[in-house]
Order: sequence, then C-alpha cells, then structure tokens
Amino acid sequence: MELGADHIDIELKAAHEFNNFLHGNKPGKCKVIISSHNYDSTPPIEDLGNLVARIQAAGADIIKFATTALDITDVARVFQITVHSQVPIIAMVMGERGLMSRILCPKFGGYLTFGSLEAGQVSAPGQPTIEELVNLYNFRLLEPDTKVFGIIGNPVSHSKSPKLYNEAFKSVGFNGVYLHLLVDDVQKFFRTYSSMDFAGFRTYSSMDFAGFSVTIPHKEAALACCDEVDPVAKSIGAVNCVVRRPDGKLFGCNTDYVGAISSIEDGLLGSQNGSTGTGSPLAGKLFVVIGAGGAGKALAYGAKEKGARVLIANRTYDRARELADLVGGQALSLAELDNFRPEKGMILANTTSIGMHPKVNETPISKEALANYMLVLNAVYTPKITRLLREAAESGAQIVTGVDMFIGQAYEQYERFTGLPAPKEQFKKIMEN
Ligand code: NAP
Ligand code: DHK
Repeated sequence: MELGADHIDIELKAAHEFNNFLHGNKPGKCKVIISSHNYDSTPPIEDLGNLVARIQAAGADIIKFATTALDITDVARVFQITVHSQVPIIAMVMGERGLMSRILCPKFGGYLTFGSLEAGQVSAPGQPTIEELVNLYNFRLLEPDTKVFGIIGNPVSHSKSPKLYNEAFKSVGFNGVYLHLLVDDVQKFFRTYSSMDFAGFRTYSSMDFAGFSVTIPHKEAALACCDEVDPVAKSIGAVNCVVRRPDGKLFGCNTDYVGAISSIEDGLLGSQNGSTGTGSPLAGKLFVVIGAGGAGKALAYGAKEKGARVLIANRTYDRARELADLVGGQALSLAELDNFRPEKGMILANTTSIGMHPKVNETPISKEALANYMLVLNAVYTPKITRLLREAAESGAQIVTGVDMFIGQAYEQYERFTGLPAPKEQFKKIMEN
C-alpha cells in the first residue's frame, strides 16, 4: 500500500521465523516492517531523520529504508541514523559505493542485512552474496568495537586484499574487518571518515576507521591527505598504505617498492632471503620500468636505491621524463620500448594496468623484445599469469608475478594495521587458492 509521495509502502511481513531464530522459542506475534526505497540518492541527514520519524509514527515495529549511494561518503549519514534509532532499524545504501552499509550494520546498530544466494541474483543493487558476507567479510564476528580497514580505489572490486587480510584477522582473532571501498574523491573520503564523532549506545569516532590500502588512481592524491608521510613515500610521491595514529592523525607510507624489489631480488638469487651481504643483485643492471604512476614510482625508487640504472617507459612521455629525472635515469615513450634493445640481461617491471582482467590479451611489449630481459615482473595480479609473464617465460626470462609483489607489499601493511607480525606463510597459502 503506497502512503503518499515518498513511496512508503506498508509491507506486512510475518517475522515468525525471525523471532524463532532470535529467541529460540515458539513463533511470536507478527511484526510490521514499514519500508521506504530511494533509487536516486541518499537524502541529507535531516530528511533521513524525518523519514524515520514518519515511519515510526506510522506504527512500524521495525523501520526499514534503502537509499542509493552516489558517493561512498553518503553511507556516513546512514550510520549516524542507525546508531541513534530507538527501535529496530534496517538501513541499506544501495549500489557498489554503499557496500560498507551492508557489511557494517552489526557495528553501527543495524537490525539485519541481506545476502543473495548467488552473485548477480540480487534483490537490490550492491547486495553481497551470503558467501561473501559470512566467509569473505566474517560478518558473524563483527560487533560495535570492530575496527574498519579497507582498500581504497576505483575500480576496486578485483582486489584480493579483503580476502588476504580478513582470513588472517580471523585466524589470529584480531577484531577488524577489511572491506572493498569504492572511492571517487579520496580527500572527501578521508575528511568524512575522519570526522565520524557521533554518539549512539557507544561513541563512534574516526578511530573506528583505522587503516587503508590505496590503489589506482588514488596513491598520489592520498599522500596529500596524510598528516605525516614516511620519507621514502615522500620521495616516491605516492602512498599505498594509510594508518590512523592514536591521536587520530593519518600516517602514509609506501610498501609497494619493498614488496616488488624483494621479490625481484629473491627471483635473481633463487633464494628466499633476497640480497646477500655483497649487496643487491640489482646493482649495475639496467632496470626498465613500464609506467610512471604510483607503482611505477615505487619500483623506480627501489631500483635506484639498489644501485640499478633505471629507465622509465610510459604512455605519457612527460611523466616518464619527470620520474626519470627524479631517479637520475632515462625516459622513453611506451611506443619506443619495443625497439629499445641496448643490451641483454635487463630487468623489466610492468606497473601499468595493461593486461589486467578483463583485458587479458593485452601486453605492453612484444614477445621478440622480451628476449633481452633476464627477469620480468608484472605488478598486475589479476590474472596471476598474464600474457606478458607467459611470453617472458617462453622467452627464457625468470618471472615474478604480481601475487609475489602483492604478498610482499602486504606484510608491512598487516603489521601496521594489527601491531602483530605478518603471517608470511599463511599469506602465501591464502593467495594460492
Ligand atoms: P596509477 O598510479 O593509476 O598508474 C597507472 C600507470 O599505468 C600510469 O603510468 C599510466 O600511464 C599507465 N597506464 C594505465 N593504463 C594504460 C594503458 N591502457 N596503456 C598504457 N599505459 C597505461 O596505478 P598504480 O597504483 O601505479 O597501479 C598500476 C597497476 O599496478 C595496477 O594494475 C595495480 O593493480 C598494480 N599494482 C599491483 C601491486 C601488487 O601488489 N601486485 C602493487 C601496486 C600496483 P599514464 O601516465 O600515461 O596515464
Ligand atoms: C593494489 C595495490 O596497488 C597495492 O599497492 C595495495 C592493492 C593493494 C590491491 O588490493 O589490489 O596495497
């Protein structure tokens, strides 16, 4: 039954089974859920408050409203409503940018959430599967004191970080959850979730949003959002890890270069311990970086630090030149790379998203040119074996996958998020599946 312009529908929904589940007793009396759906936006906090008041005044036992996220910061307003509700409330923000509202309702006072049986068979945009809720995000373990972490990027749904960290959190009993966070404006995101000071049955603050990994296209912009930046990250000009200090300030650092360079050294030495006492195996080698973004800067900086001669090849030549000047190297446009064959035994690191799912047939360099490289790393890790790595192996080069780099860059992040030592062997096992 429609009750006027807000499309408030009175839905009489028997909740016998729910009472039974909650109280383990005989079916209780029917309850009334009054729901409202807004498929266009998420209204201002005042309008949301008025909507809840109207639904409550209409006699609802359980309040339910679903809005649409135009930006991930819309979710903060809905959290503020749920923590203040005096009656059971179901509040969802639909769309990929609203995912956080669906996962964190145990933290912010939601009465329940919805999961679909199968991916794509959703009853509302952005709904996760029951498998994702329970096994990827550990939904049953979440509570008001659970700390929130996540991967900030756009796109971000491909990221394996939630799988990696949530499995590790669960195995050591760390009270945290790590989410996919689709962010458009990284400055607005940090501003919003650094001012989350509102009281419900407990006081919520920015400390609840404790740490973030950062990926495309926000690594450089995220650096400017940090109150303090690690000197190496400042030199690179990009951060991929942001943690909240006890004073609420944001600290940024870069773990990409550590993950990549140590994986390459291990590959060159064929051992697990990277460089020997006699210095890095990269010293003196010609290290070619494809890309000049966050990851490219990290690799270029790391290679320079290890004594390699660095060359940057990038689609936008000016960015290649700029980065090459930073590390005292050479610059090429990507189009020139195929014909760049000055010597054998070079190292190649692709840090562009070329070949990333779904464009898996793309590659940044011809197979013929790969014969001049002794080792090839691809930062792209979806898929694990890209066309570039397959052709590099066929050309006789050693290969280092984006998964090796991904695991390596996650060690320090995990330790900064939890204060616990990184479970290195467990990380490798998690990423094998
Ligand atoms: P970013 O800052 O946005 O930089 C992207 C770089 O890729 C830029 O140099 C850009 O060139 C280039 N690029 C993008 N699309 C291109 C295309 N179609 N053709 C040619 N060049 C293209 O991104 P990022 O943070 O460095 O990440 C880059 C990739 O590395 C992503 O796939 C990311 O998932 C991966 N990564 C993986 C790990 C890991 O742990 N395995 C760590 C870091 C990054 P322009 O300058 O011309 O735009
Ligand atoms: C990818 C990167 O680029 C890393 O720097 C982040 C992220 C993790 C991912 O989860 O895909 O730390």
